[in-house]
Amino acid sequence: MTDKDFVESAYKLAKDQYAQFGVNTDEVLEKLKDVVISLHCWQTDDVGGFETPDAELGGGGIQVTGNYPGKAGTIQQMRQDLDKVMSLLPGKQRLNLHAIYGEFGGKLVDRDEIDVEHFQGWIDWAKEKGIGMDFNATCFSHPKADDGFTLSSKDENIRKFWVKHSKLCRKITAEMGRQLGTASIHNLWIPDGMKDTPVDRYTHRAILKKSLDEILAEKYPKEHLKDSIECKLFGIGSESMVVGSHEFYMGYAIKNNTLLCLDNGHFHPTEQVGDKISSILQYIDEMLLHVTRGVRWDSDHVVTFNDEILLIASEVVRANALKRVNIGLDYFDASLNRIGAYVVGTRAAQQAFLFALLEPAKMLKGYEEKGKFFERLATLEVMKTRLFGAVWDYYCYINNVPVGQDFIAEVQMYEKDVLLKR
Ligand code: RNT
Ligand code: ZN
Repeated sequence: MTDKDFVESAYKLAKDQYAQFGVNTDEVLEKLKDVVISLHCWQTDDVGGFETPDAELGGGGIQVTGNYPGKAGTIQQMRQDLDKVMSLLPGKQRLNLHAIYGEFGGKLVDRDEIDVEHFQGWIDWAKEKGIGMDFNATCFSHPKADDGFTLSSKDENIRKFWVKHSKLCRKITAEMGRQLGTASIHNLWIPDGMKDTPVDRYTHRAILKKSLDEILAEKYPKEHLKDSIECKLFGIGSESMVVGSHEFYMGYAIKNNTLLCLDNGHFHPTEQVGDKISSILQYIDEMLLHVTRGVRWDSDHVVTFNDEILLIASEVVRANALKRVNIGLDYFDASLNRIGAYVVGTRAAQQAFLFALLEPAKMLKGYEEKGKFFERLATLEVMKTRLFGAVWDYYCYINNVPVGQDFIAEVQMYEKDVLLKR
């Protein structure tokens, strides 16, 4: 167990060390409180959902690998897992729900029939915890998505079905935002695309544009609902074309004043989402991030505290855009303890924002403006070895959550007492 005195004295040293760079760690920790991460419910059960008892992720170019025991099989288990996860995380979170996670009471409620009533239990749950919620249409894992097209389908029946689903999802999201008193984001991602070279990209994109116009036609108060759209480069089975590409959605978002979601697994591996933020924010009021870790492809590995996440967080902070950038997670790894994966990934994202907030911004900008590039580089390097861990530990400590490695034992205990008994 981590010793209280140790945490406090290490923090004191860290505080003095950062002060040498003009950074006040107490103020930074105050700011970090406002960095709210939206927890992606689908990490609890590998994107299965509760439409049918044995639902599994199907279609849509996303994949979960692994069969680690203990996955949530009911909404009660999911809530129990989320409670555990939140008890191990400092700061506040939100819950990001997919439409397949409704309370359908054992009946098959098709996607064009869902309504607020199926999510009222979740809204009440969030109300009780005092947290916000976000929501997503589920346009995959469904027979009507099997041929690879949903909102951009040339089959009018299929297209209409998904338009209806998406409209209902916006209605549900707006109601969540209304009841919870904090705007809920509805994020739309569709799998549409082709494995081999298409010859009619134009029409599919024109159809998608038309579908989005229909879906967004109904206006809701901004304090209840924020609309977001998510692009992708390629998926399994959609290697040659994804209809909803970056250019497509960026254009749509600018023209129609929606949020744009950037998932850092959805670009060429050498592209940096961190670099895109300052461009997008010139034209778009608000963004959503899907923080993930792609390994060679959009593999959705558990987020770690790596350079990619650091650049993303730093660019948000440097652009003074914490209020304009909403942070969600998007990974699902079924090969290790899912609760542990949740905690590691969320903590890594939080750490990235802490690291970014601890940057001596004034000093670095001064160097840059004077052309002192050695000094800029050297300072950035020195910051990597400051007593960052002591500040992070202290943040956990004042939030009454496990410090340092202590969450590992908690996860192990939960596995033994709860997960392995499922
Ligand atoms: C898929 C997208 C999308 C999904 C979730 C489950 O590539 O990233 O956001 O992962 O909606
Ligand atoms: Zn995503």
